[in-house]
Amino acid sequence: MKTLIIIDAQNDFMPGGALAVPDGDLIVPLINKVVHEFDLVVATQDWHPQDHLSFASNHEGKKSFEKTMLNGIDQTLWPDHCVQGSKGAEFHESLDFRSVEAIFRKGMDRTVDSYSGFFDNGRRKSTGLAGYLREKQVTELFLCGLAGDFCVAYTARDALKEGFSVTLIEDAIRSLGGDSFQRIKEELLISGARTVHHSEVLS
Ligand code: VGL
Ligand code: ZN
Repeated sequence: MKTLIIIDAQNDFMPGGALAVPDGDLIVPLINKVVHEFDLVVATQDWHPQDHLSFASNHEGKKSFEKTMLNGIDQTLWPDHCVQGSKGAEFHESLDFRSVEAIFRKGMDRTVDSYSGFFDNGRRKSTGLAGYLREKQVTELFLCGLAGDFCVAYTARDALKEGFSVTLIEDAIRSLGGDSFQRIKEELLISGARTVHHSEVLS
C-alpha cells in the first residue's frame, strides 16, 4: 500500500496567508500530478481554536516568532493561523482533493502545539493516524506539504519511529526557514528516510 500524506496544504501557509511559507503554493500542482500514483491518500489539517496558546496574540507582551515554553516544551509563538472554520484553515482551492480518503486534524488542544500528524508535541495524545494506517496495512509512506521544517519534519520523525518506510517528495515540500530543511533532511536520511523528486513518483 503506497500512501501519500499531504501535510497542512492550507491557505494560511500559502503566500498571502497568516503564516506564509515562501513559494508554498508551488507544491500544489506537483501534488496534483502525483496524487493518482497512490493506493491511499490522506491529509493533515492544522486546526486551532482562536485561544490557542501557540499564538503570540494569546500571551500578553509577546511577539510572533518569539520563543517561549509551553507546558515544559519549547514553543515558537506564531501569528494566529489555521483558526477552526476560517478561510485560512481551508485547503488551497486548486488542490485536487478528490482522492483524499481521510483528514487528520491536529492542534485543537489549546495547551499544546501539534506539528506532527501522529502526536501532539508533548506526545500526550495520538491523532489515530498510525492506527488508521496499520489497519489499512500501509507500510510505505510518501510525504509532501508544508512546512518542511515544522509539520513535515515532525511527521517524518514520528512515521519513522512508528516503523513506516518514509519517502520525502522533496520538491513538493517548502519550509518556513529557508535552508533549515537541509539540516533536517540530512537528519532524516540518517534515520532511514529517502528523498525523491516528484517526477520519480510518476509511473
Ligand atoms: C505549522 C507552525 C505552526 C506547520 C503549523 O504546518 O508546519 N507550523 N503550525
Ligand atoms: Zn499551527
